[in-house]
Amino acid sequence: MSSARPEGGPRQRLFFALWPEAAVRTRLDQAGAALLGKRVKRVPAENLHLTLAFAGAVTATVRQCLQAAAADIRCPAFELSIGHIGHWSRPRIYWAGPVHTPPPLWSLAGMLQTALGDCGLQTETRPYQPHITLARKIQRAPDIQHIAPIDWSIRHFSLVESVTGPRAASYQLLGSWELEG
Ligand code: 2AM
Repeated sequence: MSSARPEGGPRQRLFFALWPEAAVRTRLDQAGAALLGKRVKRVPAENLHLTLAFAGAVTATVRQCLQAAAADIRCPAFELSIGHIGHWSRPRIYWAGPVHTPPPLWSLAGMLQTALGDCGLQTETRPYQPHITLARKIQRAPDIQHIAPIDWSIRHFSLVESVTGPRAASYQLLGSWELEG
């Protein structure tokens, strides 16, 4: 997309994500509680998700472009086994992730990066690292790297709006698209 003048008007902060259904969300939340204890402020259960591609603050035109591109994506459904625990010291994020990243997850994240570029957005240059943030502002690395795997069947992906509130971000699902099979 190119235009002589950048579009004005309100922007929405958007990203594509895998959004867990209730049973998986509960298990992720319980795993976070067991790992981090009650005194740590964790990501609220209803906010737990796995980001596929981050778009940032976009105009309505770009949002429509992203939605059209998402509708064109063909990718098989796949299974995730969330059993890995990690910590990044710079952003101080404590996360859970898949033990293995199945090929359809790489390709889905890749196709969505291509969609971002096709819609005129900057694409991510860092390698994709699938993760579910369990808590932020955590200094210490986890004592363990593995938990009993949480099985998660991936049948669709979603476009999500992040609204930054006074205390925490809240997320709104704007659309979901089915995977094949
Ligand atoms: P995080 O959980 O590792 O912070 C909504 O903000 C989602 O998009 C979060 O999952 C967040 O990842 C991710 N996100 C935020 N800013 C991002 C960026 N600049 N690049 C990639 N992902 C980002």
